[in-house]
Amino acid sequence: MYESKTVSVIFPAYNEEQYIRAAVDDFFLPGIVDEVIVVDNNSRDGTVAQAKLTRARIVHEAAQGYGHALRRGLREATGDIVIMAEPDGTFVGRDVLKLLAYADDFDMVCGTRTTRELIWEQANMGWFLRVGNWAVAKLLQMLYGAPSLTDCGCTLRLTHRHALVRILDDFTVGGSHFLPEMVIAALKRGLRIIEVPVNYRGRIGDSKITGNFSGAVRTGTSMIRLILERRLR
Ligand SMILES: Nc1nc2c(ncn2[C@@H]2O[C@H](COP(=O)(O)OP(=O)(O)O)[C@@H](O)[C@H]2O)c(=O)[nH]1
Ligand SMILES: [Mg+2]
Repeated sequence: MYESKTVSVIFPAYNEEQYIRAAVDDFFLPGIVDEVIVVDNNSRDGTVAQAKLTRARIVHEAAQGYGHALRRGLREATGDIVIMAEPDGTFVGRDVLKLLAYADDFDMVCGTRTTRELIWEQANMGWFLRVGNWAVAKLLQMLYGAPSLTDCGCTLRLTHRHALVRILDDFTVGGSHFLPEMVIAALKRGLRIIEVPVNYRGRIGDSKITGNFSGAVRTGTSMIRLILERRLR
């Protein structure tokens, strides 16, 4: 509970057997987090078996994709405050407190992985990803008159349930470019958004989206197309 509001954490999980258990433990902050949901997205490894050893609730999402998994988690979560994260070791459980610190004043609090001191040496955040995430975020900011945005690809994000119910039905993206769609939906509904700096560490297990150059370019291109198309509509 945070200020008498219940808090849910959701993890989209596709073949994350190596870290899922530790991630659930790390994010189940005593006295703060009430529920952790693992959305298994057709994992073929031991993700589900490992998740069963934790206190997390496990739901299975058959439609493959980062967006599908997150959208399912957002619908399943019961908390007044819903936090999205990744179970791959890149995010730090206690950073939930940084998001919560702004939850009184904003409907959505997005992590940004742009503060040099918080990007760990092993993190997959070379110049290309750094500049790319920033540039796409700025495009979104300019075209939609948004508040300052600096990172379009940070999964760590808090949304109030009352805000979430207003945008859930607007979501259409099932792939890895879901995050900007969520921000656009929130802006169109007049929700208040802020970014706060969070830690970004090295990944445990294989990256399936931005781990290689072509994956990063593909995701970035899909994000840009989505941002332009929605603006022209
Ligand atoms: N790429 C991908 N990720 C998925 C899928 N379903 C769930 N996920 C989860 O989405 C998160 C992001 O993927 P990840 O491989 O970490 O990409 P990266 O953060 O760009 O390195 C991870 O927690 C995955 O387990 C899927 O179908 N595809
Ligand atoms: Mg990741």
